[in-house]
Amino acid sequence: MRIDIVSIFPEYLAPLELSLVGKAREAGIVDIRVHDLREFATDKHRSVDDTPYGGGPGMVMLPEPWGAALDAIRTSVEQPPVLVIPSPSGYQFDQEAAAEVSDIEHVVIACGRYEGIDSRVAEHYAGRDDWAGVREYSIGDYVLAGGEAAALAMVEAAVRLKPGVLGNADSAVDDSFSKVDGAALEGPVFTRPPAWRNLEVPDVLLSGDHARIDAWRRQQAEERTRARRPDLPNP
Ligand code: 6GU
Repeated sequence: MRIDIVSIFPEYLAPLELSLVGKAREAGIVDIRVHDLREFATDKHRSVDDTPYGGGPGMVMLPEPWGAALDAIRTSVEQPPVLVIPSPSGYQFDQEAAAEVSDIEHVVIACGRYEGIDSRVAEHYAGRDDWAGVREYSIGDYVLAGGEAAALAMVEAAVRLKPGVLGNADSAVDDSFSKVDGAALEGPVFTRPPAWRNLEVPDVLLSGDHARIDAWRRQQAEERTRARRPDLPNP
């Protein structure tokens, strides 16, 4: 899988060299390339934004640098990529979206700043048959200063689902939000020592009775889901 990320703050994406995603890159499972949008600015001031038509606060990112950057990436590959645009106005980026993105051969992520990217950029690339579609995604109901932190979250959520990335092949299956497990949150987890600061590990987990342990975990997960996320399915 290949992921190109375009940003005016390429250093923001440095954490993608670390941990699980960094290891997936070293293993050749994912090829991630970060690009500086400003290199595609056309005027002498390297401008990437301007005031919004119709008035209002903030600045909007210019379509020209985005067109130049995205066309350059497209020219460097044979097959049509999918364009992902992080946006607080996007479709919900949930576990299902993460699984869909993890199955795409080439994803280009366009990280906007300010009040977002001129809407004609999404419209243009959605209407081209040398691109495989445009998806605008939001990672949650709050507003970030730009798409970079959202891109980090989306890349990590997608890459960890690729075969060979997780140490334990089963670890993605019983995650919170995985459809396989009915979408309930995971319950509490414990390790050694059996007592810590006067707090004991629940006896059932030390019992060795796997039927009882499974039943207890299911009940804890359902209780937690009811309390914290009544909006989620909870079988
Ligand atoms: Cl994807 N971008 C920005 N700027 N803010 C957000 C977001 C994305 N998702 C939630 N808030």
